[in-house]
Amino acid sequence: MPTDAELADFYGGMERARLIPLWKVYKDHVPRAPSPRAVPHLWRFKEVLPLVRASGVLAPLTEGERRVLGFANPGLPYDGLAATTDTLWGALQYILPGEKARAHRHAAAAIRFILEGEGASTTVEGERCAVGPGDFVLTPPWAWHDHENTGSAPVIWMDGLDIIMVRELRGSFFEGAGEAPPAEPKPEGGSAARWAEGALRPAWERPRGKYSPLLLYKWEKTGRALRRLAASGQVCPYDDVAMDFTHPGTGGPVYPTMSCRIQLLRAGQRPRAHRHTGSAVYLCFRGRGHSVIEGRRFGWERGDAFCVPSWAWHEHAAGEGEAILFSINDLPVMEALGLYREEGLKEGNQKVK
Ligand code: GTQ
Ligand code: FE2
Repeated sequence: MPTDAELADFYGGMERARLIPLWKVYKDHVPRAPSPRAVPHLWRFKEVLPLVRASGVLAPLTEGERRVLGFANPGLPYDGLAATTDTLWGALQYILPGEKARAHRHAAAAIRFILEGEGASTTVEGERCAVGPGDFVLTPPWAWHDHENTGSAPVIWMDGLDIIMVRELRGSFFEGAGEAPPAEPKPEGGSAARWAEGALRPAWERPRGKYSPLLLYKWEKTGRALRRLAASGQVCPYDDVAMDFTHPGTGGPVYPTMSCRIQLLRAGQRPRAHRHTGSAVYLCFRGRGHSVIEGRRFGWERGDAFCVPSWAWHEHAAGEGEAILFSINDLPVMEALGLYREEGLKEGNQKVK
């Protein structure tokens, strides 16, 4: 048997030599199941909206790049490393009439889903995309983008970005206003003219790029697609009437890092619980309902946001009427890396603790 002194000497020597004994850290490095630091959490619009409005008065757009209130997960640090899940950033962005958020670009991919307000636009590499409630718009990696509100009411939209995983992977780059000229103006609606018809594509395009070439997914089409699918009775046992926004050239997710989903939860339905690797951030766009996440019930209504960490049991249901949820997730990463796993709950629904 080694003496305490021998052992102290040995472990001290290891530390000085910058060697780590795997037998002391194995469980941390190789958990038996995903161990997200993020926890399930709900941000109530009732509590968030007054702060969003206050930001319009107290945080001039000139002070920073964007007027954005990020959803800071209670399981993660509340500092420069704050995030919504272990990999994703969800936030509300607020732009007042007449304001413009200057152009910049970054390696991280972004999406916006408009909650309320008409008259806003995002210009991506010179292509202006006018957006209204329910519209979904992309600002792909390294594309110059600015935002503007030329309407008469404030605009609130949800931002979804992969900045957390991009930073963790040490892949982040950023360029701000003035570092390069923003792209030359392109025709408004150009990407939609080329790509929004889905089953047809321009003859000259090679549509296999990493990001969706379609920048703007209008609510009119999205809502219609949900209605048609609902009417056909073809639904997902876990997510009810759920559709993913696709890259029109590949049929895959809009980004290799992040996929986005719109789902209609029909009144009176009780979809089953499941869990899978990968995390998600949700925004209630219409109606009200609740989710059970890891046995905890979260009631939500329009404007509320919540997150589901990796491998957390979750199920969603509408309240009296139907409800519509928008969400972002990192499932493309899990799938591409061979890390995707999923299981359904045998009992169907969770017991609420
Ligand atoms: O609007 O360009 O929530 O660059 C985070 C980073 C929004 C944006 C965010 C961003 C933006
Ligand atoms: Fe940005």
